Amino acid sequence: MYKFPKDFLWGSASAAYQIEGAYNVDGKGMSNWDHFVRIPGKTFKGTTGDIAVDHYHRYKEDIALMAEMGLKTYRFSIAWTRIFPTGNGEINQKGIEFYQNIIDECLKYGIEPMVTIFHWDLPQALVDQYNGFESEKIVDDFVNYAKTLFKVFGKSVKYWITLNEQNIFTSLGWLTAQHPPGKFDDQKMFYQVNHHAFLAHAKAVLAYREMGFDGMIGASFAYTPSYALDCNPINAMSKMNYDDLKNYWWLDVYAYGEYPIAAMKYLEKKGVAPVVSQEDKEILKKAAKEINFMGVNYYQSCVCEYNPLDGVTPYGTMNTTGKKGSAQVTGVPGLYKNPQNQYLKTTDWDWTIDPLGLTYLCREITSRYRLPIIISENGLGAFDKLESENKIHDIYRIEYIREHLKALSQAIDEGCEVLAYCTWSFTDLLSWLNGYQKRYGFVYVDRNEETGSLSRYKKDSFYWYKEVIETNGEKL
Ligand code: GCO
Repeated sequence: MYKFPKDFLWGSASAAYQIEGAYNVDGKGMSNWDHFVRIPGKTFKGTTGDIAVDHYHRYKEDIALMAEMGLKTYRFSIAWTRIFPTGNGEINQKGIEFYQNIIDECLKYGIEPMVTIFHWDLPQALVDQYNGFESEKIVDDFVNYAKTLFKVFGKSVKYWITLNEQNIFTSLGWLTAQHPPGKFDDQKMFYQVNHHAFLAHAKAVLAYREMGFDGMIGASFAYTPSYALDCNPINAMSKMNYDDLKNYWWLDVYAYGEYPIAAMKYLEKKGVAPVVSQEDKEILKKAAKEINFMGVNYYQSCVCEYNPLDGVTPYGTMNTTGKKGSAQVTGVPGLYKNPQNQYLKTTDWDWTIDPLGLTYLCREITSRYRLPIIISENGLGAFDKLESENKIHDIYRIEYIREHLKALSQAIDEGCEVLAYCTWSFTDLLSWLNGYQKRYGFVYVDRNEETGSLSRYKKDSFYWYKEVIETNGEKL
């Protein structure tokens, strides 16, 4: 028997650009992603989110399916460009209407809306004007946008996520060139961009409180917990280096309002540390006291091993094809490298499958930060097959989620306060770097180019998760 709290929020998640489509409808402005996908060679087979899974027009059908499943919460993001087509200025009422409809539709079925304010689709106008997050100007525009959402939706939405995976959109945007703005190894800018993002998050959190709201607010971080390769102290040090630079750099700022000391020293020596004013420090600290949870997107863990100065570099090949074994070992020379974990299996995209890693990270957050946890994403990207009678037998996904839920219930049993668990994702959707072939949903979306039907079909995992929710996780 597995135990979950009585009012546990069983959920599922999505992001605007990955599901909505309707990229130029009802006054929506162009986002950095609308631009990026049009640059030849940037995305897998040139896929775009122009249509995505057309949630914009099918949201009623999708939310009815969520209700049928019994979801307690639905995490979705708002496209900034629907609210402010050019990032600021006049509000686009059609955009407000669309999200009001989504929220109302959720509430009608008793589904708690959980809103992500920024899930990577930035108004292109702000990129054209001042390079988006590269300029501190982003902070005011982001806060203005966030305050507008609080003002309009603040009464009906109780759960807010400021930024989704700040570590990922900045790494892929300024280090590996895989996301917009497509810059490679611009470390100085990477840390400055992150600092601006932290300030945007922090000031939005403070604004939420100043406006008198007492709901739940925090950020969602893509957390890859780490293990030392073995008890060789040099590998244990590598793990510490990794955590400081790749995990605590974000988690500590959200939770404490302070950057990790050793990592800051290291970046200062390299001449790439961000410029942080005294006022910034105070804002970050003040906001850290106001967050209500740590949002975690969990997909995999990693191993840390000593990496000599002439060792592997951070920018090896990533597997974006689904051909197992095509990813390379990467790391930071002198600090750490991340070899495969020999005890664990991987997905087709070489992501390590590690349910116990979820228990591990919950324990770590609990003891390091004493914060409640929202698992804002967890799930399996796979090649699903539509069988006869429109059935999809995704037993591998059931297995994956089941094992992770067992691990989560262990964390709860060991004293962690976990408020919600959202699978990634509810329907199939656009995987930013892998097109539509990497599927995550409980609901299959037929994107057959000839029929173009976009029909929805429930996978086996749909029925399974429905039962999990019905029994509040007792039956996994
Ligand atoms: C993918 C990724 C994404 C992310 C999500 C991050 O394959 O593109 O898994 O879907 O998980 O957008 O928040």
